[in-house]
Amino acid sequence: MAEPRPRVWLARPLFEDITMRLDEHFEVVRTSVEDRYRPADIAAHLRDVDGALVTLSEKVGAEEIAGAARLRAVANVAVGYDNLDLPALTAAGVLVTNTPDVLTETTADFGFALLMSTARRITESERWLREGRWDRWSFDRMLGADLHGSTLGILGMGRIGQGIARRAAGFDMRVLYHNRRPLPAETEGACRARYVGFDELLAQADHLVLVLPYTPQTHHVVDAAALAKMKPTATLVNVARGGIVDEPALADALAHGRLAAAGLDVYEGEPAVRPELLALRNVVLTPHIASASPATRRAMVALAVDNLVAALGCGPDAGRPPAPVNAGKMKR
Ligand code: 8YV
Repeated sequence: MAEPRPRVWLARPLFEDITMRLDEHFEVVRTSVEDRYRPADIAAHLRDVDGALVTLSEKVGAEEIAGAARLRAVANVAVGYDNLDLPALTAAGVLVTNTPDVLTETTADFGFALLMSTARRITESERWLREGRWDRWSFDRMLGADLHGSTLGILGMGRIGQGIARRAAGFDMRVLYHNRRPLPAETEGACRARYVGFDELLAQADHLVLVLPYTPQTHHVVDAAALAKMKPTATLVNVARGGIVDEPALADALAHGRLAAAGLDVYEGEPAVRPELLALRNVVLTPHIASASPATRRAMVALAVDNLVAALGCGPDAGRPPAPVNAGKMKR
C-alpha cells in the first residue's frame, strides 16, 4: 500500500495559484478564517499535521505544539519570526523557515516612504486639507524636516537596513548605523554608512529608522531613556516590530515636544493601536504593510511553499529548505 501523504495546515488562504503546489506533495488542510486564531484553535490544527504554513498573526509556541507529535516543519510567511517560539520549536525538533531577501527592496521602499511622509507631514497636511481648513496659503504652514543633508540613523543594519541606506545616498543623507556588530568595510562602503554606538546613534540622528529583529534582547530598546537622548526635532520610523518601542513613552515624547514626529507601521498589540498614538497629529500610522506589493507578497508565499515542501522531504530540494531559521533536527 502507498505511504499516506504528509498532511499540512495552510493557516490562511494565500494566493491559491501558488499554494496549490502544496497539493502535489501533501494532503492540505485549508482553513478560511480571516480573524485571529485562539491558541486552542492553533493547537487543534497542528495536532494531526506534519507541517504548517503560517503568517505572523499565528503565534506558535510550547502550548500550541504540546499535542502536535507529528509536526516537523513550520513555514512562516514573513522574514520576522517573533510569532514563533524558536526555542520551544527547536526543542521539539520542528524545523522553522522564513522568507528573507524577497521582501528586502519593497520593505526598504516603504521605510523610506514612511520616513518622507512623517518628516514632511504628508498625511497630517492631507487630513487638514480634507477637513476643509485650507482657506489661504501661508508661508509657515506645515513646515517639516528636510531629508537632504540630514543625518539618518539606522538601528539594525541587516538586508532591509542596508536597502534604506542605499536609498538615503540619493538624498545626500549622512548615514550612521548601529548593529550587533559592525558590517564588513566593503558593505559599509557600498551603503556609505558608518558604525556608531547606540547612544551616539540616538544623539546624532535627525531621522531614526528601526529595522532590527524583535527578540527578548530588543524588547523596548527604544524606551523613555533612549528617546530622551534623541533630538527634539528628530523623526522616528518603525518598520520592524512594535515591541521594540515603549509606545506610551513614545506617545508622551511626541505629545510634549521631545520628539518631532513618528511613522509607525507596526504596533506592540497589533492590530490594536494605542489611543494615545491615535490621538496625536504628529504620527503617521499604517497597518503593517511594508512588504505589501503584489509581486513581493507572492514571492513570499512562493518561498514559504518551497520551504515547506523541502522541509518535509519533498521536491527537488528535499531536506534542504531555501530559508531555514533554526538548527533543529527534523524528526524524520
Ligand atoms: C509582513 C513582515 O509582516 O516579513 C515580515 O517580517 O513584517 C512583513 O513582511 C508580512 O508580510 C506578513 O506576514
